[in-house]
Amino acid sequence: MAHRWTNDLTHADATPEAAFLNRRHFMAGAMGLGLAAMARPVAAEELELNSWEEITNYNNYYEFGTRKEDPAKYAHRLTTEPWSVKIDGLVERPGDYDFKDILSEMTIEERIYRFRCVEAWSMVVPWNGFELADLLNMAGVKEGAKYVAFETLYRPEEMPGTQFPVLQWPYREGLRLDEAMHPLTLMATGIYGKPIPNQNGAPLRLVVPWKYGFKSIKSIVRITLTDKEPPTSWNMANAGEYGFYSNVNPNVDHPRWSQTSERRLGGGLFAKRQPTLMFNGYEKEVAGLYEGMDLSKYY
Ligand SMILES: Nc1nc2c(c(=O)[nH]1)N[C@H]1C(S)=C(S)[C@@H](COP(=O)(O)O)O[C@H]1N2
Ligand SMILES: [Mo]
Repeated sequence: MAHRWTNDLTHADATPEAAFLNRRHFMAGAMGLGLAAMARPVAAEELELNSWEEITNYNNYYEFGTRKEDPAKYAHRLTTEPWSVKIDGLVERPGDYDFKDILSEMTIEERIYRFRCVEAWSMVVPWNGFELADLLNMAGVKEGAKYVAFETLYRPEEMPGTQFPVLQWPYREGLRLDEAMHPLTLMATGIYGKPIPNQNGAPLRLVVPWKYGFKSIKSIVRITLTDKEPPTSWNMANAGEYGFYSNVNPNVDHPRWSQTSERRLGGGLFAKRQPTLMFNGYEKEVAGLYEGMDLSKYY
């Protein structure tokens, strides 16, 4: 990747949460500038980080149950070592890549992103990770590849939620290749400078900050480059409610609720809801990917 985000913190800084929080205003500013490397003037924005407690105790990870508290309760059963990721399909160097070998090749950065669930709650998370583009380039994307398909581990003996047919397991997600190669698209390996907890998708999960949270698939074991739009778990479960694109869009309501506003975690039950932003606030960076597309049709 020629392009690198300017960023104050790296994994080497790995700070305790308190020290990290002291720097949050600077960080929020740095991320607000976002594409500063491209010299684009963007007003710095105050982003209040959610706490480690909030981020790791209110989760969606249906392989461990459908209640928000289930993943924190049961995900410790997940064995994340050893871990390998199969990269196959339209790539020059297909294979089973050991997670440790992947890490040794990647540059870990800090990225503070808004995270918006389709259920209309949201949070701000300081992720650590590397750009998905770097991983795909390591495997070598072949001409003709147009999409990237992802799969979560399916291991029923460690995943009590998989006995219920809420979704078709393994959990599956997908991106268009240009979305996957976008510099905002992150493979997260940490939060607050610590290894990512199991309930948040250890050891390696996708983060696509301009899309609804369910696109950000956890505990990835397979990445396949294809020429066809891949099937995705939520779309298979209910195509009328969950499309392939699932870009955060306050102008396109979910069939059963409004998407115009959201509840920020940590604000308390009666906190004022805040407006949901187009592409979750990343419009400048990603709107170009969807030029000419009817976003109410490609929801
Ligand atoms: N494998 C898998 N990945 C998943 C999910 C899941 O149930 N299984 N839930 C998704 C949904 S709906 C959301 S909102 C986010 C939640 O991420 P978090 O628990 O880290 O906040 O994970 C996404 N990734
Ligand atoms: Mo979600």
